[in-house]
This record gives sequence, C-alpha cells and structure tokens, in this order.
Amino acid sequence: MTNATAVVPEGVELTDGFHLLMDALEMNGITNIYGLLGIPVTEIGRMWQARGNKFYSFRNEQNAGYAASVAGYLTKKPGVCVTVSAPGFLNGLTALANATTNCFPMILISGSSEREIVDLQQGDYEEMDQLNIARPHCKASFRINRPEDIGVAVVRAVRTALSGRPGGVYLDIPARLFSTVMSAEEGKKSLWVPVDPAPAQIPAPSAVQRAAELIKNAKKPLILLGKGAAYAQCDADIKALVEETGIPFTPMSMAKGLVSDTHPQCGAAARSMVLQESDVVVLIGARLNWLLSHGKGKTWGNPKKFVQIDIQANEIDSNVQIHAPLVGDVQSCVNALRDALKGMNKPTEWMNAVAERAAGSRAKLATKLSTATPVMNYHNSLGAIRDVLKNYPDITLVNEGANALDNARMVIDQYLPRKRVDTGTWGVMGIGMGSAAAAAVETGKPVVAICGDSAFGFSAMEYETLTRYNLPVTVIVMNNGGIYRGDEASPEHQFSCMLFNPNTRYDQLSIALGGEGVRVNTPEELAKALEDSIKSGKTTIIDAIIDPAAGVESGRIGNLNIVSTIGKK
Ligand code: FYN
Ligand code: ADP
Ligand code: MG
Repeated sequence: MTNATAVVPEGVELTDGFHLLMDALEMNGITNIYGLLGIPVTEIGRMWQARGNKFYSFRNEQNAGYAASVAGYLTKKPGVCVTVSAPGFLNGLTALANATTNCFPMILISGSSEREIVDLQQGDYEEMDQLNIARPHCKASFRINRPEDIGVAVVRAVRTALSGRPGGVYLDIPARLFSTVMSAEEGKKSLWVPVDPAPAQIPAPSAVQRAAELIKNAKKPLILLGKGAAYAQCDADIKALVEETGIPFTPMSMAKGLVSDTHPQCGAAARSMVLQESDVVVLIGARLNWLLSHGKGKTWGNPKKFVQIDIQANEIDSNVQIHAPLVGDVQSCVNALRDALKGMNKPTEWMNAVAERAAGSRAKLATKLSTATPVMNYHNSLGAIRDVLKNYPDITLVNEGANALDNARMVIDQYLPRKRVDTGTWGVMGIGMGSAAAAAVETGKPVVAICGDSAFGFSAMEYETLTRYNLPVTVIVMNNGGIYRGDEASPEHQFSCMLFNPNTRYDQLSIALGGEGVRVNTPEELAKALEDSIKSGKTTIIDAIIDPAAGVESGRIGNLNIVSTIGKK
C-alpha cells in the first residue's frame, strides 16, 4: 500500500493512521479487539497482535460485533469491533444497533472506500455511505479525515459510548487515512485519555425525598432490577438497599444473580404475584418496554406507582406515568435512597407472603425437573444442567432460543452478578457464539451456552472461532429438530418450514471443527457430559436430544404471536 504524500520535512520521524489508531486505543485501555479482517483493515490485526495485544478474529462480523458488545457490558469499557467496508460494515452494524438497544458500550470501526468516489457514486470497491447509514443505529457516527484527528475521534467515541446511557458508536475510517503519515512527535501530542468518561450523575435531593416518601408509605413495595443495574457494577450497594429495606426484588433476565436468585428476598419465582399485587415498584436500570408489558394491562394488576432510577431522563414516562423519577447513575441513586430510607419499617408481612409463594413455585418446579420422561424434555434436561451449574457459580451462562431461553431462565439460578448473557432487549437469535467468546475472553472463566437448535444455527460456524482460541466453552444444543417444536406435520411434497434435518449431528459438527462432541439422550448423560466438559476446559458441543413435542410456539411470549384465523380447517 502506498503512503499518502507526507507534508513533513525530510528526516522527521513519521507515524501513520494505523499506528495512531492503535496508540489511541491502547491509551484508552483497550487490549482486546474483536473483528474480521480484509481490505482495508487487515494490517490492524497484524499490528495489534505484534504489539502484544489480542485480536479475536471471527468468521462473520455480526458475531464479532456481538462479542464486542458483550465485552462492553461485562467490563464497562467500550468493546471494539473492526470490520471491512460495505458488507462487512453492514454485518457489524446489526451488532452495533443491538448494543445500542441493549445500552452496551461498543465502538464499531470500519474501513471505508474513498470519499470522492463514494460521494459521486462512481462505483468504488465496496462503495457505501457508511457514516450516514450507521447514524440512526447508534449514539454517534464519526468520520476521521486527518491523522491528527484520530486521537480526538477515539476519545469522543469512548466518552460517547460510556457516558449517560451507554451504547454504540461508529467510527468511519476511509482507507487512505490508514497509511497517511504525519510527524510522529505531532502525532503523539494529538492523543489523550478522557478524564472521567462516565461521570457520576447525582440525583436531585428533592427527587430522592419524593421517591423515599413513596417507598416508605407503600404497603407492598417491589424492587425490579434490570440489566442497567447489573451494568453499573455497584453490586454491594444494590444488595444493601434490598436488605436494609426488606423489600422483595425480582430480576429481569440479565439481572438474575445481581442479588442471588437464592436470596430469601428474591421474588423471581413469584413473578406474577409481585407484579400484580405490589403497590409501589422501584425500577432500577430496567425499562418499561415490551418485556414488562409497557407497565400496564393485566400483567400489572393493581394500580401502582413507579419509582424509576435511570440515567436517561427521557426514559421516564416513556410508557406510563412515573410518580417518582430518580434520574442519575444507579450507584448514586441507590445510595441516596439508602440514606433517605434509613430506619424504614420493613414490609415483613408482604415479604413473607412473597417468600411463601416463591417457595411453593420452586417446590412445584423441582418436581417437574426431576420427573423422568421417555425422551428428555426442557424440564428434566435443564434440571440436570442446573444441578451441575450449582457447583460452578462463576461460570457465565449464555442463553438463546425460544423454549431453550425461557425455560433456562426459569430453571437455572444465577448466584453472582453479570453471569447471564442472553438475547436481550431485541430477543436476538445468533448472539450465542459471539457472546460466549467474549465472556470466556473477558472473564477468563468457563462459559456454558444453552442454545436452541434454531438459535445455534445463526452463528454455528463461529464455533470454529471458539475451538481456534481454545476457549473453555461448552455449547449445549437443545436439539428438538425445529423452530419451537420439532413435530410439525409437513405439507404434501414439502418439508415443513419449521423443521430441520432430523439427522443433524451437532456433536459431530464440533469434532469436524476441532472441538469435542458428545450426544446425550438422558438427563444423567447430560449431567455427566457437562461436568466432564467443564472440568476438561475443552471447547465442546453437547448435542442434547429433546422431545420434538416438548416445545411451545414462541416459548413464553406466545401472546405476541400473530396467527391468521381465516381459512383454517
Ligand atoms: C421463575 N419462576 C420460577 C422460578 N423462576 N418458578 C419456580 N422456580 C423458579 N426458580 C416462574 C415465575 O414466577 C413465572 O411464573 C415463570 O416462572 C416465568 O418467569 P420469568 O421467566 O421470569 O417470566 P416470564 O413471565 O416468562 O417473562 C418475563 C419476560 C421474560 C418477558 C421479562 O420472558 C423475557 O425476558 N423474555 C424474553 C423472551 C425473548 O426474548 N425471546 C426471544 C424470542 S423467541 P408466574 O409467576 O406463574 O408467572 C422468538 O420466538
Ligand atoms: P432490562 O432489559 O433488564 O429490563 P433495560 O435494558 O430495558 O433492562 O434497561 C436498562 C436501563 O438502564 C436503560 O434505560 C439505561 O438507560 C439504564 N442504565 C444503564 N446504565 C445505567 C447506569 N449506570 N445508571 C443508571 N441507569 C443506567
Ligand atoms: Mg428447536
């Protein structure tokens, strides 16, 4: 590749766009990059590795992007994904949009084609106006045109991704910039590290008082924890709020384990009851979106008042009236509330009623989990997994699918914060392998991914990435042979659009891609295979044969399914 003409006197030490970008990322504490290389970014991977950093090279940019976003969620530092132009960028953009929707900090860096050709639509190699296409799908979309601006662009990207509500940022780098040179000394001066990129945002004292009054006067208060609360990494403060107030809590999916699912105040197993009967609900880093039926309707039963802790002011009143908004960062808000609530009367009677209901549900579920069936179903297979995972609380559980997702969420307890990564706000299938890679890399601990066979298929080739990096990931494919169920009748001369080839061997796929593979038919075999795999630390697929008739359409969100009633026999 040729270097652009240097406008520096001869004899002066030079740097270029590649080096400055790497210097800037390193200065900002980035050590892992996730991506997929090719024109014009290939050199980034080689140079990043040569500097002793880690470049995780994927098979599809979407999965590299999911990995970066999960790295962002787990570490509270922006996860970085690098892609080539147009198609590579678009694949990565899905993950960037997903990161933004989930409030995960991420930076997507894509090479792009030459501006003067793209802007005149003259048909450059991989021509696309990436800057503008990215704009509506992330918090900010920046282009760097001069090497001396790389430093400021990276700082701006980091600050934008991390501050306020976290999310995605797109950095567009036209190919030529990478090799454009400038004086190394001037280049060095153009870099800096942002001071306090995610500043605390302190709630107004009057807002704290308003919220505290509402909570103190509640008869049946409830704390609802979301993944924003898990992201905030103030686990001890949140646990203290729960314990000091004696209020029952229930976690959203990825907030499971923020306070242990086995904590005596956990109302997860009494979910319908607490949502319906509570009178004051304290939302902490959770949005009243579709996952919470928008705060209204029969899910919510009794009329109630909401306290909402969120860093994003216009999240308040997004769906229903919020009586006590508490705008600020979770940690500052939670600690301000703790001060204001000191000595409050604990709602003991209500807490006991919730605990009783939860204990009843757990006992009922326990029976289902231990009931043998001729072919494994979701309950007894997940029961076996749960019994193994109990002994490994610091494993990260990645979970995707419909029935595989909803049942695993219900059955598998989480004991520690941020140990569950799933399909998130969009309910995306295909997050599995990218998330598993990032979780293994960023935590340095084993990962177990429970995937429906359909969900796994979205990123199955990425399993090779896991084996290539020797990551201690066990993928359990819940193989029921189809989407939702595996027993749909096929119309004449056609294979049902809801079914997969029943001869698919996911265990053999693993072996073909350099991993370990085992097929299991019973909960006992499953438990043994999982235990062995975790102990071995080897990348493994467990092909778990599930009764094709065991699933239900759309899992537990069947209420969102639309079916035609016209012309059905
Ligand atoms: C929960 N429950 C339990 C336990 N934990 N019972 C016994 N023991 C334990 N440990 C009970 C709980 O009280 C509920 O029963 C039920 O199990 C389900 O609980 P869950 O999973 O918390 O809640 P629910 O109602 O299924 O759904 C809430 C949700 C969640 C919408 C926030 O489902 C979710 O995150 N869904 C994402 C779905 C998705 O994205 N799918 C991907 C697309 S699939 P009751 O109290 O009796 O209600 C494409 O088709
Ligand atoms: P869940 O799906 O678990 O309900 P959501 O993703 O819907 O969670 O909500 C997360 C919320 O948390 C978002 O509204 C986001 O603005 C908020 N949030 C994220 N980080 C923080 C933080 N550090 N402080 C306060 N709010 C935060
Ligand atoms: Mg399936």
